[in-house]
Amino acid sequence: MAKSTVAVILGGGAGTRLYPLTATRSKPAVPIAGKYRLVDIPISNCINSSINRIWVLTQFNSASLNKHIKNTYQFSQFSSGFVDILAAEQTPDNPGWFQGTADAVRQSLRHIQQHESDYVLILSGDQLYQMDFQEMIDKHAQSGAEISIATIPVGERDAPEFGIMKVNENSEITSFIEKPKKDVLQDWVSDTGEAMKAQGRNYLASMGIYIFNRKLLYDLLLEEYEKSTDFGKEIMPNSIEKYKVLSYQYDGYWTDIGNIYSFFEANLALTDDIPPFNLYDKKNIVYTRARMLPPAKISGTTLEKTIIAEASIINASRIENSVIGIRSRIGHGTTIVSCYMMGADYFETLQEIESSKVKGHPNIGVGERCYIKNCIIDKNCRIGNDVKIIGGSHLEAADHALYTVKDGIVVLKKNAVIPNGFQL
Ligand code: ADQ
Ligand code: ADP
Repeated sequence: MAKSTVAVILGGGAGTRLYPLTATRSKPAVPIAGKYRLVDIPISNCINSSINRIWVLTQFNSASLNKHIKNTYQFSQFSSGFVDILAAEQTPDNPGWFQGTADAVRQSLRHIQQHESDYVLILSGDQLYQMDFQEMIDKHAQSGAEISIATIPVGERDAPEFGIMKVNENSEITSFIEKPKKDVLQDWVSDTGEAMKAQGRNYLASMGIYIFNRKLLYDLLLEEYEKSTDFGKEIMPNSIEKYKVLSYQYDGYWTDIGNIYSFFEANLALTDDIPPFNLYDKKNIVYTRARMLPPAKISGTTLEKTIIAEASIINASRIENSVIGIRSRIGHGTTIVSCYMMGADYFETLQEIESSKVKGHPNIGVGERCYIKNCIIDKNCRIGNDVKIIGGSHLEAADHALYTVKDGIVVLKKNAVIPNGFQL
Protein backbone atom coordinates (compact mmCIF):
# COMPACT_ATOMS: atom_id res chain seq x y z
CA MET A 1 0.00 0.00 0.00
CA ALA A 2 1.26 3.49 -0.81
CA LYS A 3 2.65 5.25 2.24
CA SER A 4 1.17 8.58 3.14
CA THR A 5 3.09 11.78 3.70
CA VAL A 6 2.33 15.22 5.07
CA ALA A 7 4.60 18.18 4.35
CA VAL A 8 5.87 21.04 6.46
CA ILE A 9 7.41 24.04 4.69
CA LEU A 10 9.80 26.19 6.73
CA GLY A 11 8.70 29.58 5.57
CA GLY A 12 11.44 31.62 7.14
CA GLY A 13 13.03 32.90 10.29
CA ALA A 14 13.77 36.54 10.84
CA GLY A 15 14.08 37.06 7.07
CA THR A 16 17.05 39.39 7.38
CA ARG A 17 18.97 37.94 4.45
CA LEU A 18 16.28 38.92 1.97
CA TYR A 19 15.74 42.36 3.51
CA PRO A 20 14.33 44.77 2.25
CA LEU A 21 12.05 42.41 0.29
CA THR A 22 10.91 41.03 3.66
CA ALA A 23 10.49 44.44 5.32
CA THR A 24 6.70 44.42 4.99
CA ARG A 25 5.87 40.84 4.03
CA SER A 26 6.79 37.36 5.23
CA LYS A 27 9.41 35.50 3.22
CA PRO A 28 7.03 32.97 1.61
CA ALA A 29 5.12 35.91 0.12
CA VAL A 30 8.14 37.42 -1.69
CA PRO A 31 7.29 37.63 -5.41
CA ILE A 32 9.46 35.67 -7.87
CA ALA A 33 9.59 35.13 -11.64
CA GLY A 34 7.18 37.96 -12.41
CA LYS A 35 3.97 36.36 -11.17
CA TYR A 36 4.64 33.74 -8.48
CA ARG A 37 5.57 33.88 -4.80
CA LEU A 38 8.40 31.98 -3.13
CA VAL A 39 6.04 29.60 -1.37
CA ASP A 40 4.57 28.47 -4.70
CA ILE A 41 7.76 26.51 -5.43
CA PRO A 42 7.71 24.00 -2.53
CA ILE A 43 3.91 23.80 -2.59
CA SER A 44 3.91 23.04 -6.33
CA ASN A 45 6.59 20.38 -5.86
CA CYS A 46 4.39 18.77 -3.19
CA ILE A 47 1.26 18.85 -5.31
CA ASN A 48 3.15 17.50 -8.34
CA SER A 49 4.37 14.67 -6.05
CA SER A 50 0.79 13.90 -4.91
CA ILE A 51 1.34 15.35 -1.44
CA ASN A 52 -1.54 17.65 -0.66
CA ARG A 53 -1.61 18.08 3.12
CA ILE A 54 0.76 20.97 3.66
CA TRP A 55 1.62 23.40 6.44
CA VAL A 56 3.61 26.57 5.88
CA LEU A 57 5.42 27.75 9.02
CA THR A 58 6.19 31.43 9.19
CA GLN A 59 7.40 33.86 11.83
CA PHE A 60 4.83 36.39 10.93
CA ASN A 61 1.70 36.10 8.98
CA SER A 62 1.33 38.88 6.46
CA ALA A 63 -1.96 39.77 4.87
CA SER A 64 -0.42 39.06 1.46
CA LEU A 65 0.62 35.51 2.41
CA ASN A 66 -2.80 34.69 3.80
CA LYS A 67 -4.60 36.07 0.81
CA HIS A 68 -2.31 34.31 -1.63
CA ILE A 69 -2.65 30.89 0.01
CA LYS A 70 -6.39 31.22 0.51
CA ASN A 71 -7.04 32.32 -3.07
CA THR A 72 -4.66 29.85 -4.71
CA TYR A 73 -4.71 26.48 -3.00
CA GLN A 74 -8.29 25.30 -2.92
CA PHE A 75 -8.74 21.57 -3.13
CA SER A 76 -12.00 19.92 -4.08
CA GLN A 77 -14.42 19.00 -1.33
CA PHE A 78 -13.78 15.33 -2.19
CA SER A 79 -10.06 15.71 -1.42
CA SER A 80 -8.37 15.74 1.96
CA GLY A 81 -5.91 18.37 0.68
CA PHE A 82 -5.18 21.71 2.34
CA VAL A 83 -2.45 24.32 2.68
CA ASP A 84 -2.49 25.89 6.15
CA ILE A 85 -0.32 28.69 7.46
CA LEU A 86 1.01 28.27 10.98
CA ALA A 87 2.45 31.51 12.30
CA ALA A 88 4.66 31.48 15.38
CA GLU A 89 2.26 31.99 18.24
CA GLN A 90 2.72 32.59 21.91
CA THR A 91 1.11 29.95 24.08
CA PRO A 92 1.12 29.68 27.90
CA ASP A 93 3.88 27.03 27.82
CA ASN A 94 5.85 28.75 25.05
CA PRO A 95 6.18 32.49 25.25
CA GLY A 96 8.67 32.87 22.37
CA TRP A 97 8.71 32.84 18.60
CA PHE A 98 10.12 29.85 16.74
CA GLN A 99 13.72 29.62 17.90
CA GLY A 100 14.96 27.67 14.88
CA THR A 101 13.84 25.13 12.31
CA ALA A 102 13.38 22.22 14.74
CA ASP A 103 11.60 24.42 17.23
CA ALA A 104 9.25 25.63 14.50
CA VAL A 105 8.36 22.05 13.56
CA ARG A 106 8.03 21.12 17.25
CA GLN A 107 5.43 23.81 17.79
CA SER A 108 3.45 22.63 14.81
CA LEU A 109 3.31 18.99 15.97
CA ARG A 110 -0.03 19.43 17.69
CA HIS A 111 -1.56 20.48 14.37
CA ILE A 112 0.13 17.67 12.45
CA GLN A 113 -1.04 15.17 15.04
CA GLN A 114 -4.61 15.48 13.82
CA HIS A 115 -3.62 14.08 10.42
CA GLU A 116 -2.48 10.49 10.05
CA SER A 117 0.57 9.77 7.94
CA ASP A 118 3.56 7.45 7.75
CA TYR A 119 6.07 10.18 6.98
CA VAL A 120 6.63 13.87 7.54
CA LEU A 121 8.44 15.70 4.73
CA ILE A 122 10.22 18.87 5.85
CA LEU A 123 11.12 21.48 3.23
CA SER A 124 12.84 24.85 3.08
CA GLY A 125 10.89 27.77 1.74
CA ASP A 126 13.67 29.50 -0.16
CA GLN A 127 14.90 27.15 -2.85
CA LEU A 128 14.30 26.95 -6.58
CA TYR A 129 13.98 23.39 -7.92
CA GLN A 130 11.54 20.89 -9.42
CA MET A 131 11.78 17.57 -7.65
CA ASP A 132 9.61 14.48 -7.44
CA PHE A 133 9.41 13.73 -3.72
CA GLN A 134 7.72 10.36 -4.37
CA GLU A 135 10.99 8.99 -5.73
CA MET A 136 12.73 10.05 -2.53
CA ILE A 137 9.94 8.56 -0.41
CA ASP A 138 10.18 5.27 -2.34
CA LYS A 139 13.93 5.07 -1.74
CA HIS A 140 13.37 5.88 1.92
CA ALA A 141 10.78 3.10 2.28
CA GLN A 142 12.76 0.50 0.30
CA SER A 143 15.92 1.03 2.30
CA GLY A 144 14.19 0.86 5.66
CA ALA A 145 15.66 4.25 6.61
CA GLU A 146 14.30 6.21 9.57
CA ILE A 147 15.38 9.60 8.25
CA SER A 148 16.34 10.63 4.70
CA ILE A 149 18.15 13.79 3.63
CA ALA A 150 18.11 14.97 0.04
CA THR A 151 21.68 15.78 -1.00
CA ILE A 152 23.40 17.46 -3.90
CA PRO A 153 27.07 17.59 -4.88
CA VAL A 154 28.60 21.07 -4.49
CA GLY A 155 32.02 22.58 -5.09
CA GLU A 156 34.57 23.93 -2.64
CA ARG A 157 33.33 27.54 -2.85
CA ASP A 158 29.76 26.62 -1.81
CA ALA A 159 30.47 23.79 0.66
CA PRO A 160 30.91 26.05 3.75
CA GLU A 161 27.32 27.28 3.37
CA PHE A 162 25.73 23.86 3.74
CA GLY A 163 25.48 20.79 5.91
CA ILE A 164 28.13 18.42 4.43
CA MET A 165 28.13 14.66 4.89
CA LYS A 166 29.86 11.43 4.10
CA VAL A 167 28.06 8.21 3.19
CA ASN A 168 28.86 4.50 3.03
CA GLU A 169 28.34 2.20 0.01
CA ASN A 170 24.62 1.88 0.90
CA SER A 171 24.16 5.68 0.87
CA GLU A 172 23.74 5.69 4.62
CA ILE A 173 25.12 8.86 6.18
CA THR A 174 28.09 8.12 8.41
CA SER A 175 29.10 11.65 9.39
CA PHE A 176 27.61 15.14 9.10
CA ILE A 177 29.01 18.60 9.73
CA GLU A 178 26.93 21.78 9.53
CA LYS A 179 28.61 24.56 7.54
CA PRO A 180 32.25 23.39 7.79
CA LYS A 181 35.08 25.94 7.80
CA LYS A 182 37.29 26.00 4.67
CA ASP A 183 40.29 24.57 6.52
CA VAL A 184 38.58 21.26 7.41
CA LEU A 185 37.02 20.72 3.99
CA GLN A 186 39.68 18.28 2.78
CA ASP A 187 38.34 15.71 5.29
CA TRP A 188 34.87 15.87 3.76
CA VAL A 189 35.47 14.94 0.10
CA SER A 190 33.05 12.28 -1.23
CA ASP A 191 32.80 10.16 -4.34
CA THR A 192 29.92 12.03 -6.00
CA GLY A 193 30.17 10.20 -9.35
CA GLU A 194 32.21 10.92 -12.50
CA ALA A 195 29.95 13.63 -13.96
CA MET A 196 29.90 15.63 -10.72
CA LYS A 197 33.61 15.17 -10.05
CA ALA A 198 34.37 16.52 -13.51
CA GLN A 199 32.61 19.74 -12.47
CA GLY A 200 34.60 19.93 -9.24
CA ARG A 201 31.54 19.10 -7.15
CA ASN A 202 33.18 16.83 -4.59
CA TYR A 203 31.16 17.54 -1.47
CA LEU A 204 27.77 16.06 -0.64
CA ALA A 205 25.57 18.86 0.70
CA SER A 206 22.26 18.69 2.50
CA MET A 207 19.45 20.36 0.56
CA GLY A 208 17.57 20.93 3.82
CA ILE A 209 14.88 18.50 2.59
CA TYR A 210 14.14 15.77 5.13
CA ILE A 211 11.85 12.77 5.43
CA PHE A 212 11.22 11.49 8.94
CA ASN A 213 9.33 8.41 9.98
CA ARG A 214 6.49 10.08 11.79
CA LYS A 215 6.90 8.44 15.17
CA LEU A 216 10.63 9.09 15.26
CA LEU A 217 10.08 12.80 14.54
CA TYR A 218 7.74 13.04 17.53
CA ASP A 219 10.18 11.14 19.75
CA LEU A 220 13.15 13.28 18.71
CA LEU A 221 11.46 16.64 19.06
CA LEU A 222 9.41 15.98 22.18
CA GLU A 223 11.74 13.69 24.13
CA GLU A 224 15.25 12.84 22.98
CA TYR A 225 16.20 16.33 21.74
CA GLU A 226 13.46 18.33 23.37
CA LYS A 227 15.80 21.26 23.93
CA SER A 228 17.34 21.33 20.43
CA THR A 229 16.17 24.18 18.23
CA ASP A 230 17.82 23.43 14.88
CA PHE A 231 17.86 20.48 12.48
CA GLY A 232 21.15 21.30 10.72
CA LYS A 233 23.16 22.24 13.79
CA GLU A 234 21.82 19.75 16.32
CA ILE A 235 19.31 17.08 15.34
CA MET A 236 20.97 15.83 12.14
CA PRO A 237 24.55 15.53 13.44
CA ASN A 238 23.27 13.74 16.56
CA SER A 239 20.82 11.43 14.80
CA ILE A 240 23.22 9.83 12.34
CA GLU A 241 24.98 7.96 15.11
CA LYS A 242 21.80 6.41 16.43
CA TYR A 243 19.46 6.03 13.48
CA LYS A 244 19.53 4.86 9.91
CA VAL A 245 19.82 8.11 7.97
CA LEU A 246 19.83 7.82 4.18
CA SER A 247 21.27 10.24 1.62
CA TYR A 248 19.06 10.67 -1.44
CA GLN A 249 21.41 12.15 -4.01
CA TYR A 250 19.74 14.52 -6.44
CA ASP A 251 21.57 15.61 -9.57
CA GLY A 252 18.97 17.98 -11.04
CA TYR A 253 18.84 21.79 -10.80
CA TRP A 254 18.54 23.15 -7.27
CA THR A 255 19.52 26.50 -5.92
CA ASP A 256 19.21 28.24 -2.62
CA ILE A 257 17.61 31.70 -3.03
CA GLY A 258 17.95 32.84 0.55
CA ASN A 259 19.93 36.05 -0.05
CA ILE A 260 19.57 39.05 -2.36
CA TYR A 261 22.37 37.97 -4.70
CA SER A 262 21.15 34.41 -5.22
CA PHE A 263 17.54 35.62 -5.48
CA PHE A 264 18.54 38.11 -8.18
CA GLU A 265 20.61 35.56 -10.12
CA ALA A 266 17.93 32.86 -9.96
CA ASN A 267 15.28 35.23 -11.30
CA LEU A 268 17.47 36.49 -14.15
CA ALA A 269 18.51 32.92 -15.03
CA LEU A 270 14.88 32.31 -16.02
CA THR A 271 15.51 34.46 -19.12
CA ASP A 272 18.03 31.98 -20.59
CA ASP A 273 16.99 30.19 -23.79
CA ILE A 274 16.49 26.93 -21.92
CA PRO A 275 16.71 27.71 -18.22
CA PRO A 276 17.48 24.88 -15.82
CA PHE A 277 14.36 25.79 -13.88
CA ASN A 278 11.66 25.22 -16.45
CA LEU A 279 8.45 27.21 -16.04
CA TYR A 280 7.18 25.64 -19.26
CA ASP A 281 7.38 22.05 -18.01
CA LYS A 282 3.91 20.50 -18.24
CA LYS A 283 4.78 17.75 -15.77
CA ASN A 284 6.11 20.15 -13.15
CA ILE A 285 3.64 22.98 -13.22
CA VAL A 286 4.35 25.88 -10.89
CA TYR A 287 1.01 26.88 -9.43
CA THR A 288 0.05 30.35 -8.41
CA ARG A 289 -3.00 32.53 -8.11
CA ALA A 290 -5.09 32.70 -11.30
CA ARG A 291 -5.57 36.44 -11.58
CA MET A 292 -7.60 36.84 -14.79
CA LEU A 293 -5.33 39.61 -16.06
CA PRO A 294 -5.27 40.95 -19.63
CA PRO A 295 -2.28 40.12 -21.89
CA ALA A 296 0.83 42.28 -22.00
CA LYS A 297 0.95 45.12 -24.55
CA ILE A 298 4.29 46.18 -26.02
CA SER A 299 5.14 48.95 -28.46
CA GLY A 300 8.42 50.08 -30.01
CA THR A 301 10.59 48.01 -27.64
CA THR A 302 13.57 45.84 -28.50
CA LEU A 303 13.40 42.83 -26.20
CA GLU A 304 16.35 40.52 -25.55
CA LYS A 305 16.05 37.56 -23.17
CA THR A 306 13.18 39.08 -21.29
CA ILE A 307 10.10 37.74 -19.52
CA ILE A 308 7.08 40.03 -19.51
CA ALA A 309 4.20 39.10 -17.24
CA GLU A 310 0.50 39.72 -17.85
CA ALA A 311 -1.17 43.11 -17.80
CA SER A 312 2.05 45.00 -18.48
CA ILE A 313 2.10 48.02 -20.80
CA ILE A 314 5.59 48.53 -22.18
CA ASN A 315 6.73 51.45 -24.38
CA ALA A 316 10.44 51.26 -23.45
CA SER A 317 13.23 51.47 -26.05
CA ARG A 318 15.05 48.36 -24.90
CA ILE A 319 14.76 45.67 -22.23
CA GLU A 320 17.49 43.10 -21.87
CA ASN A 321 18.09 40.10 -19.60
CA SER A 322 15.22 41.07 -17.31
CA VAL A 323 12.07 39.77 -15.67
CA ILE A 324 9.18 42.24 -15.80
CA GLY A 325 6.36 41.35 -13.40
CA ILE A 326 2.59 41.70 -13.59
CA ARG A 327 0.99 45.10 -14.29
CA SER A 328 4.33 46.79 -15.04
CA ARG A 329 4.29 50.05 -16.95
CA ILE A 330 7.48 51.31 -18.60
CA GLY A 331 7.62 54.61 -20.49
CA HIS A 332 9.08 55.74 -23.84
CA GLY A 333 12.84 55.99 -24.31
CA THR A 334 13.67 53.89 -21.25
CA THR A 335 16.29 51.13 -21.19
CA ILE A 336 16.28 48.34 -18.64
CA VAL A 337 19.18 45.89 -18.36
CA SER A 338 19.52 42.94 -15.95
CA CYS A 339 16.64 43.87 -13.67
CA TYR A 340 13.92 42.05 -11.83
CA MET A 341 10.91 44.36 -11.74
CA MET A 342 8.21 42.78 -9.58
CA GLY A 343 5.34 44.79 -11.03
CA ALA A 344 2.33 46.25 -9.28
CA ASP A 345 -0.53 45.10 -7.09
CA TYR A 346 -3.12 47.22 -8.82
CA PHE A 347 -3.72 49.44 -11.85
CA GLU A 348 -3.83 53.19 -11.58
CA THR A 349 -6.85 54.66 -13.36
CA LEU A 350 -6.32 56.92 -16.38
CA GLN A 351 -7.55 59.86 -14.25
CA GLU A 352 -4.98 59.07 -11.53
CA ILE A 353 -2.23 58.85 -14.12
CA GLU A 354 -3.24 62.20 -15.66
CA SER A 355 -3.51 64.01 -12.36
CA SER A 356 -0.08 62.76 -11.19
CA LYS A 357 1.39 63.95 -14.50
CA VAL A 358 -0.01 67.43 -13.95
CA LYS A 359 1.51 67.53 -10.44
CA GLY A 360 4.86 66.14 -11.70
CA HIS A 361 4.42 63.14 -9.40
CA PRO A 362 5.66 59.80 -10.82
CA ASN A 363 3.13 57.10 -11.70
CA ILE A 364 3.45 53.46 -10.72
CA GLY A 365 6.07 51.87 -12.97
CA VAL A 366 9.09 53.33 -14.73
CA GLY A 367 8.89 56.74 -16.43
CA GLU A 368 10.42 58.01 -19.68
CA ARG A 369 14.10 58.16 -20.76
CA CYS A 370 15.35 56.18 -17.75
CA TYR A 371 18.35 53.85 -17.66
CA ILE A 372 18.18 51.12 -15.01
CA LYS A 373 20.65 48.29 -14.60
CA ASN A 374 21.35 45.54 -12.00
CA CYS A 375 18.35 46.39 -9.94
CA ILE A 376 15.45 44.68 -8.16
CA ILE A 377 12.39 46.92 -8.29
CA ASP A 378 9.90 45.88 -5.61
CA LYS A 379 6.13 46.18 -6.09
CA ASN A 380 4.34 49.48 -6.73
CA CYS A 381 7.48 51.60 -7.13
CA ARG A 382 7.01 54.96 -8.83
CA ILE A 383 10.08 55.83 -10.85
CA GLY A 384 10.03 59.29 -12.44
CA ASN A 385 11.47 60.45 -15.79
CA ASP A 386 15.20 60.66 -16.65
CA VAL A 387 16.19 58.43 -13.72
CA LYS A 388 19.55 56.68 -13.95
CA ILE A 389 20.30 53.78 -11.60
CA ILE A 390 23.29 51.59 -12.34
CA GLY A 391 23.98 48.83 -9.87
CA GLY A 392 27.29 46.95 -9.82
CA SER A 393 30.30 46.09 -7.72
CA HIS A 394 31.36 49.79 -7.71
CA LEU A 395 28.51 50.53 -5.26
CA GLU A 396 29.05 50.10 -1.54
CA ALA A 397 26.48 48.41 0.67
CA ALA A 398 23.88 50.94 1.83
CA ASP A 399 20.42 51.14 3.35
CA HIS A 400 18.53 54.27 2.39
CA ALA A 401 14.84 55.12 2.86
CA LEU A 402 14.13 54.41 -0.81
CA TYR A 403 16.64 51.67 -1.63
CA THR A 404 19.20 49.19 -0.34
CA VAL A 405 22.46 48.13 -1.99
CA LYS A 406 23.63 44.56 -1.29
CA ASP A 407 26.38 42.82 -3.25
CA GLY A 408 26.20 45.62 -5.82
CA ILE A 409 22.51 45.01 -6.50
CA VAL A 410 20.23 47.98 -5.96
CA VAL A 411 16.88 47.05 -4.41
CA LEU A 412 14.23 49.74 -4.73
CA LYS A 413 11.89 49.29 -1.79
CA LYS A 414 8.19 48.54 -2.12
CA ASN A 415 6.14 51.69 -2.86
CA ALA A 416 9.32 53.82 -3.22
CA VAL A 417 8.86 57.10 -5.08
CA ILE A 418 11.98 57.93 -7.10
CA PRO A 419 11.85 61.56 -8.27
CA ASN A 420 12.50 62.80 -11.82
CA GLY A 421 16.20 63.02 -12.63
CA PHE A 422 17.36 60.81 -9.71
CA GLN A 423 20.82 59.30 -10.26
CA LEU A 424 22.68 56.48 -8.50
P1 ADQ B 1 20.15 27.07 6.29
O1 ADQ B 1 19.34 27.37 5.08
O2 ADQ B 1 21.25 28.01 6.64
O3 ADQ B 1 20.73 25.58 6.23
P2 ADQ B 1 18.20 27.72 8.23
O4 ADQ B 1 18.58 29.16 8.26
O5 ADQ B 1 17.94 27.02 9.50
O6 ADQ B 1 19.25 26.86 7.55
O7 ADQ B 1 16.93 27.64 7.29
C1 ADQ B 1 16.31 26.50 6.73
C2 ADQ B 1 14.93 26.92 6.23
O8 ADQ B 1 14.08 27.13 7.33
C3 ADQ B 1 14.89 28.22 5.44
O9 ADQ B 1 13.88 28.13 4.45
C4 ADQ B 1 14.52 29.24 6.49
O10 ADQ B 1 13.88 30.36 5.94
C5 ADQ B 1 13.59 28.44 7.36
N1 ADQ B 1 13.60 28.85 8.77
C6 ADQ B 1 14.67 29.16 9.52
N2 ADQ B 1 14.32 29.47 10.78
C7 ADQ B 1 12.96 29.34 10.81
C8 ADQ B 1 11.99 29.55 11.83
N3 ADQ B 1 12.36 29.91 13.03
N4 ADQ B 1 10.70 29.36 11.52
C9 ADQ B 1 10.33 28.98 10.29
N5 ADQ B 1 11.20 28.76 9.29
C10 ADQ B 1 12.49 28.94 9.53
C11 ADQ B 1 19.86 24.46 6.09
C12 ADQ B 1 20.49 23.22 6.71
C13 ADQ B 1 21.78 22.87 5.97
C14 ADQ B 1 21.46 22.71 4.50
C15 ADQ B 1 20.81 23.96 3.95
C16 ADQ B 1 20.35 23.79 2.52
O11 ADQ B 1 20.73 23.45 8.08
O12 ADQ B 1 22.33 21.67 6.49
O13 ADQ B 1 22.64 22.42 3.77
O14 ADQ B 1 19.62 24.26 4.71
O15 ADQ B 1 19.83 25.00 2.04
P1 ADP C 1 2.96 42.08 -1.44
O1 ADP C 1 2.79 41.44 -2.77
O2 ADP C 1 4.01 43.14 -1.52
O3 ADP C 1 3.20 41.11 -0.34
P2 ADP C 1 0.18 42.45 -0.68
O4 ADP C 1 -0.17 41.18 -1.41
O5 ADP C 1 0.03 42.54 0.78
O6 ADP C 1 1.64 42.91 -1.11
O7 ADP C 1 -0.66 43.58 -1.30
C1 ADP C 1 -1.18 43.36 -2.52
C2 ADP C 1 -2.67 43.56 -2.52
O8 ADP C 1 -2.96 44.84 -1.97
C3 ADP C 1 -3.19 43.56 -3.90
O9 ADP C 1 -3.86 42.35 -4.13
C4 ADP C 1 -4.13 44.75 -3.98
O10 ADP C 1 -5.45 44.29 -4.05
C5 ADP C 1 -3.98 45.47 -2.69
N1 ADP C 1 -3.58 46.88 -2.78
C6 ADP C 1 -2.45 47.39 -2.28
N2 ADP C 1 -2.41 48.72 -2.44
C7 ADP C 1 -3.53 49.09 -3.07
C8 ADP C 1 -4.08 50.35 -3.54
N3 ADP C 1 -3.44 51.50 -3.35
N4 ADP C 1 -5.25 50.30 -4.16
C9 ADP C 1 -5.90 49.14 -4.33
N5 ADP C 1 -5.44 47.93 -3.90
C10 ADP C 1 -4.28 47.90 -3.30
